[in-house]
Amino acid sequence: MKKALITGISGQDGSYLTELLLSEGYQVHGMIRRSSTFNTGRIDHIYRDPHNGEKAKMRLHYGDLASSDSLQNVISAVEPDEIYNLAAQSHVRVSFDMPEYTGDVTGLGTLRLLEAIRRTGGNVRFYQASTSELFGSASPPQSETTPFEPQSPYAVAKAYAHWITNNYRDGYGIFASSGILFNHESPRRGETFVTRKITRAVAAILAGRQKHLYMGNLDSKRDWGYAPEYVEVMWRLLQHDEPADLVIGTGEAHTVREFLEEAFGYVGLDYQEYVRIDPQYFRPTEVDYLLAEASKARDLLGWEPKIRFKDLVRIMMDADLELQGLESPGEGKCLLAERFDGWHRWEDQVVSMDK
Ligand code: NAP
Ligand code: F7E
Repeated sequence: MKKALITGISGQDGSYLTELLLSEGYQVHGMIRRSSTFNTGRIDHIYRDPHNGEKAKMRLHYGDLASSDSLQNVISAVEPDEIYNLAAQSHVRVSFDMPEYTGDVTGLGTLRLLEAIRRTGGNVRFYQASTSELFGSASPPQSETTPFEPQSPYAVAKAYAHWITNNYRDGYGIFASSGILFNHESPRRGETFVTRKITRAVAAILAGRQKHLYMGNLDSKRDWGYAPEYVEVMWRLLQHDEPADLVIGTGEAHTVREFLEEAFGYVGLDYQEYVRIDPQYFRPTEVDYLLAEASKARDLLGWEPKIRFKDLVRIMMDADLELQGLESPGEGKCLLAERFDGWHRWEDQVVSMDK
């Protein structure tokens, strides 16, 4: 049985990747931070098989990308076959408020992990969560050959992480691959990223619990995809014969304004009546236009995204409406989304972990 270690298991991508790896028969180990309140809301449903109550093949370990010894300890204890480095201070706006911390965790944290792998000397495959933010102000569309022009402390930290991953691959022969992922969203998306902020607000407005939605720059364009499809690429990238760096996106970009129109329009509302602009949500430097040219992923892994913009908005809207106790105005559950519910099939093949 293969063992995977996921840093950032409690995040959006970590939770979907855990479900996928369990469905593929892996034993999954995740690193979580100690916090004063529970921070495992996205993975709590995975602890036990709902059918027989048995423990899932998932185990959590305390650790932090800021602490080398914790990384060394977790890797020595788990002896993973694959490591997915998804942990990061991942919010671009927050990185301007906490540039040093972001550099330490998102940038140097990756170095600490690679050093722990090098010292442990195991034959492990390593995935680094790189990002379209690396391209920053580079003209769209962006591919693996587009030069990096990072525009935030977050993006600069990720640039360091990306290059140090390449350096450890070249210098020490570590099987290390980076997925350069464009924005990907889901009902599990953090509440302060723009898509989720919008879908939550629309549902709350409809439920009469919120009056206005305060936003920043509505003109930036993003290539938004569906997170469950993107974690599948992470896994497939590590199953490939050779390590590689790969751009992942849909090849379709929309403005934040278009997302607002689509989300409010879905429930029959006009966004202009509810949205207010608040300067606090603008960034000192903005990334105007991200659009993926992901043909290498198609050629190398046969990967094609299936969920497109309107379906994505619908999936997220339906989930947030349900959280508010409201009915979806659509025609039932999006058929494409049902495909990913299949991942819960791991629940049918759960085996108790013996440690
Ligand atoms: P997310 O929801 O913000 O999750 C981040 C994870 O990192 C959480 O589990 C968080 O733990 C953990 N973390 C934060 N600081 C840490 C630290 N010092 N030590 C250990 N763990 C720490 O992010 P995501 O959307 O799932 O994204 C996953 C990765 O892909 C991130 O590296 C992100 O930068 C990158 N990425 C994301 C996108 C996207 O559109 N989602 C696109 C490209 C790249 P807590 O739960 O305790 O906070
Ligand atoms: O902003 C604009 C904002 O915070 C998208 C992270 O996962 O994807 C994400 O970074 C756009 C920006 O994501 C608000 O100015 C307007 O232009 O949802 P976001 P991001 O900055 O693109 C990349 C690929 C990552 O790697 C990151 O980890 O929306 N915007 N008004 C706003 N954004 C936010 N958050 N809140 C607003 O009120």
